Amino acid sequence: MNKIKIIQGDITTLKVDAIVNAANTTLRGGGGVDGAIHRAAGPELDVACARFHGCNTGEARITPGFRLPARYIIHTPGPFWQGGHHGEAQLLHNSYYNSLALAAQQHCETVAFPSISTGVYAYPLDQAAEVALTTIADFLKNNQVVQTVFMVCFDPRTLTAYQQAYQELNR
Ligand code: AR6
Repeated sequence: MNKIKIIQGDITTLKVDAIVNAANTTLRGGGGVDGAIHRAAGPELDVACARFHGCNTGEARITPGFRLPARYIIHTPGPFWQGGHHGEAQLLHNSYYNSLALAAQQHCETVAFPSISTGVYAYPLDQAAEVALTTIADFLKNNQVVQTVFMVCFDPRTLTAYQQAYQELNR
């Protein structure tokens, strides 16, 4: 039985098969969770990321976890919020879906996501939570490799939003 677990914490500390990074299209690091992951993984991560020569919004790339407890890091640039009429929901769906597909391809059973696009990229939290959880739940229904997906919320407001969206989804 595969499952979604919503937790509060720092994604860089998790010992899972893969953590996902809310990156930008350069894949060369930044602020927020991206900065935290690059600092914790060490400089080898930037060397590995440079080889991709960037990544389009909604696509995903995978590297080793280097100094992290996680085996892999999956990097995906989520959409920047521009009011909701620029394909943001589809692009956010793509980020979650393509990250999970890459995780399954690499035989990852446990995957952890941060709340993609809801920090610097200003995607409204409630709407982002709905897209995230719907995409993850649909993926898990149709996939036998990934067993557990952790939604890692950094702050209490994010945690509450994902818990509420999860309840709505299971009504
Ligand atoms: N563990 C889990 N979640 C975290 C952590 C952490 N260690 N640190 C921050 N968060 P953001 P975005 C949360 O801004 O909106 C970067 O500069 C944070 O509180 O990291 O997709 C990239 O390079 C928020 O809930 O990502 C891009 O340029 C969530 O992670 C841009 O920001 C996402 O916030 C991407 O913006």
